[in-house]
Amino acid sequence: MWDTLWIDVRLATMAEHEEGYGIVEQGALAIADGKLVFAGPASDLPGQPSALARVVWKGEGRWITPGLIDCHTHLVFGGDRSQEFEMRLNGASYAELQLAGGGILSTVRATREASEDELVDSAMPRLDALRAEGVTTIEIKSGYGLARESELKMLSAARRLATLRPVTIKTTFLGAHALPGEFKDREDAYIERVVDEMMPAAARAGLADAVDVFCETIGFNLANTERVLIKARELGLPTKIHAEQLSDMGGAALAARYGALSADHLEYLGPDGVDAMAKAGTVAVLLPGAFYVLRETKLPPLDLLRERRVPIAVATDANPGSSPVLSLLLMLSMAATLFRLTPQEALAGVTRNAARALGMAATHGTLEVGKAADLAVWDIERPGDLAYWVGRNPLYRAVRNGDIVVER
Ligand code: DI6
Ligand code: FE
Repeated sequence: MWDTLWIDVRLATMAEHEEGYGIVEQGALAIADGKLVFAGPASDLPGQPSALARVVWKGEGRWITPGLIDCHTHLVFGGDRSQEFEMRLNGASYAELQLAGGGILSTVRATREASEDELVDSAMPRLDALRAEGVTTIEIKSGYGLARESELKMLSAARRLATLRPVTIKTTFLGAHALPGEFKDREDAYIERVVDEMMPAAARAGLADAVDVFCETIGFNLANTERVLIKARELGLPTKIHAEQLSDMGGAALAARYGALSADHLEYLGPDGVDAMAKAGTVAVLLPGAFYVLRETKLPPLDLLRERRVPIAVATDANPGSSPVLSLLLMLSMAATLFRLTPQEALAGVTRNAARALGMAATHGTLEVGKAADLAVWDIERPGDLAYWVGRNPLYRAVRNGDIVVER
């Protein structure tokens, strides 16, 4: 007997080998022990529904997609930056604020001051906002501590969130996010601290599932980015990179050569970077929220990414500075409208390809037998509707590891 069987549903499996959304119109989906044991046409079911599962749900024609995955967030942080938001709207640039000791560094001050409990408490409503739209897996980065204790505190807060809410959380150590004040003009010395002390400590404590680095004029140069990538490899941690957000420094190509899971932002990515990513299978994570909030005008090289078949993911980049965004559905809309992804590419970007960007492709991101029973059930007419209305949440139920975790 299966635990749960959904009938009278339409599936968008998002499976790689299927065409487009992987649509099954008269579908059925079954769950046992938290995993998918059936996902296909109801006519292929091996018997009468009531004989197959303890609980049978009638979906009344609703659509089921994989649970959504937000593969790039900075959800844990202290304080907020609403004042800087206003300053930027009054003319100051993001880079100027950062160079004047604001920007990321003002969040660093507030994060260092916050207790781990405070970080957990302030992140919780943000996490719940994402979950309410069907997000069942989320990545959370450190990078506002920029010292050993405070970076570990952030990662530990992120891990705790996963014990307090039914959600899968992947943590990423981003010690190389910005140069803290005490290392001003001493970038090399800070990176030494990151690779010799902070990253090994995070790895030893089992608090980091991956390592990220901000390669940028206002972040870290290419040589130091490489030191971070080398150390991560030594420690056996997968890597990601913030690259080509404000300029083309060659960070994405470098990270791809190190086998990075993903390179993120990428507005300024050039053909060499695309080639290197294609060769390595590195996922391009597009972040339309930061593009929108910073009023960027340069689009990521979408045609080239498509042509070279680089897998494309989409995420919120939820953070208090460049992307105060807590709606992954809004990112679907913006990915389509601003970045010109098709709605189908956008949905693949928050399911199959987002799983890949987190190294979870074998277990998450599609509706396929054997994978985790993470799903979102929607009141929509067709899957493309998820990128259509802005400000309407059509989620009906979210299921994680077979359990209903959101009911609306
Ligand atoms: N790029 C981003 O979009 C975030 N970090 C980064 O390197 C912004 C972080 C912030 O402004 O607080
Ligand atoms: Fe980011």
